[in-house]
Amino acid sequence: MITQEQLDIFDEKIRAANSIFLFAHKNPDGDAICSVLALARLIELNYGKDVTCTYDGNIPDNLDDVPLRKRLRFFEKIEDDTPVDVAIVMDMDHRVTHNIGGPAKFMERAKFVIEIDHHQSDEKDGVLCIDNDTAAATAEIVYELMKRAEWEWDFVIGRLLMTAILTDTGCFKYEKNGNVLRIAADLVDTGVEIQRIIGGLNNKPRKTIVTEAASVAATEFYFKNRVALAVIDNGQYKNIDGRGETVLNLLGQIHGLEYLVLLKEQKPDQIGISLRGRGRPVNTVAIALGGGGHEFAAGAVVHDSLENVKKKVLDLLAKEVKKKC
Ligand SMILES: [Mn+2]
Repeated sequence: MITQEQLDIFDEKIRAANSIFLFAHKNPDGDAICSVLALARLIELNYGKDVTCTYDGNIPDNLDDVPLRKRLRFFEKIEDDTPVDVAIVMDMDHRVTHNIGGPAKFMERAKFVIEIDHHQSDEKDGVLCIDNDTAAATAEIVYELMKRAEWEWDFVIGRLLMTAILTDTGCFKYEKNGNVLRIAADLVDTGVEIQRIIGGLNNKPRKTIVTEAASVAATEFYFKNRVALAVIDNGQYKNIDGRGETVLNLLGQIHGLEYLVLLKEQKPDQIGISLRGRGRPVNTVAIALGGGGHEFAAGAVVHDSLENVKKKVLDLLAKEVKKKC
């Protein structure tokens, strides 16, 4: 729940600012990007202020067509001495991504930092933190902010919020409570079309799907087929959009399977791990690997060789499969 005090501070700081920067974690996903763009437009509509939206890393190709996508500027394209009155950092996901990347310099220079996030974390970037770890997406907090502040909003903002929600809930599979569904219902009532947005997101390059399908075909199964482990090696990593969601979606359809693991060799000795549980929690495994996430969808990044990480994950899962649920 956003307090009146938080609203007042937000309002005062934005009103007084001449230069506002918005960004999310490095290699931003749909929730990160669309929450940034939605809040940018809300500030422009309601305060008449121009804001700068920036990022570091890569943006998944399937987000090429989201509204206002061209507003996002790679951090190196922004002049180094640009003053920053307020920096708003969103969807930080500290435990998994660990870094902001290039835009960190804007945060360090900012006179005031606002954080808006739905990840559980003890690390804080903001002086004003509008956080809610029961929200399924950062967009859910942006929606609450705009409603509580009684801001004017439009169809473009509705589409951005829905895109963010669909991304982080895996199309309504990973909600934490009913709130995100009530928000979605409100957005649909104002004309936002879920099917059209999903159609837009199902828009990957051929090489991505071919790479993901090959990873599925080479999947290894362990513990009497209760665990599936798929790998995307460093040579193939550039072909996917960073998530490899199709691999997890396909493997998740196998009868009797309880745990899904996708290891992505982002660099030699840097392995991104995606974990999914089918009725079995995986966040404890992610935390043991230095990451975190949600009960049935979690992840980590481990700096070690692919072989060592694979062994670590299987050792942890060996204990999990023995547990009674
Ligand atoms: Mn998110």
